[in-house]
Amino acid sequence: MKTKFLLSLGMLLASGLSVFAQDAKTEKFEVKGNCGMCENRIEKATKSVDGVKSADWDKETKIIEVSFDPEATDLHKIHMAISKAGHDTDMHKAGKEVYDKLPGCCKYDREEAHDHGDHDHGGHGGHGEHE
Ligand SMILES: [Cu+2]
Repeated sequence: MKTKFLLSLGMLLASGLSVFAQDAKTEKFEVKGNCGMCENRIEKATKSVDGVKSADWDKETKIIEVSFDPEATDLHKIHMAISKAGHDTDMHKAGKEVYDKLPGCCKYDREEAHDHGDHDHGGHGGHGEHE
């Protein structure tokens, strides 16, 4: 009798924990960059956002995998933080000044925005993530 009770209690706890674990959301998207320094910069900027649990950028694929608490932050904030550090994402382009300050090895190829490029809105709309 007692063991049965403990068993069901354990199962209750386990199911509660798995619901809790699903709180974190994982997203992958492209971030422009070149080298290991970029990797540090990108991951640091990403992790500086409140609610981000982990960030892993791959310099070969240029894809970052971010896991975050959707209640504490959203993808938009994460993209903003990365672009502020000087790296283009598919949602936000880095400002020219920050990009220009990057070390030479980090100057990834970007489609040069002629003067005030307002034609780079291709990144928007492709995501169904807005609520
Ligand atoms: Cu770099």
